[in-house]
Amino acid sequence: MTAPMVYGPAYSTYVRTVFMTLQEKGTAYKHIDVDIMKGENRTPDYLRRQPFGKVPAFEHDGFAIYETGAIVRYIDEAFSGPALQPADAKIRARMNQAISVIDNYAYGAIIGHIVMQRLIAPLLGASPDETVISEGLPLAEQALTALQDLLGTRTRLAGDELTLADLYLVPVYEYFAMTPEGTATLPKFPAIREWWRSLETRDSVVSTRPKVG
Ligand SMILES: N[C@@H](CCC(=O)N[C@@H](CS)C(=O)NCC(=O)O)C(=O)O
Repeated sequence: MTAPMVYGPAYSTYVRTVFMTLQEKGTAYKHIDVDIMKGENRTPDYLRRQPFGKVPAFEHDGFAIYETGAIVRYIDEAFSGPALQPADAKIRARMNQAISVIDNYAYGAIIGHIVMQRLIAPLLGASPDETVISEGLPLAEQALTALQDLLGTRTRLAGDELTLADLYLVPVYEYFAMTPEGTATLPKFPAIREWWRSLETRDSVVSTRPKVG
């Protein structure tokens, strides 16, 4: 068996989720950088791996796959190490629900509207668009409310063990916490902050932390 290969930049939230999944399984991997800020995700070579030009893409033993949800479930099932998907059907459904909430609501609001404007635009020499940020804030709060409801009194999004859902939220949370909007908003979500405190020093979280700026 050869080491799996992850394509994408280490600063991407979805790439980080794949890195953390591999690390939680104890699987060594190779990272092939594809810098989306330099347009490297739009080359013909990369588009053959991921026709939508998104990161990450993944390959293992000649098996190439894209879409983070498919990649991380494959990793969990193909490699030994602790299971990252609950065996119980109801808890597993909760995990998948949390992942869908992050994919479809939290990512767009927090990363698409707020982080892209507040952190990434200045790195590219642009000014943040305050309208886009203020439109994103209520959507971010709505998504965080849903995720906090899923947490309840636990410190994991689905059941009591770490699952793929937690690994989806870590990168999104951490970028949001770097923005003034995150600093102002997150205290309204004490259960999510407790969830974060229980994870922030975990090896896979620390070793994949992006350097911004
Ligand atoms: N549905 C994709 C979404 C991946 C995604 O949105 N990745 C972002 C970076 S975190 C990206 O590739 N952005 C580059 C672009 O849209 O051009 C997945 O689950 O893998």
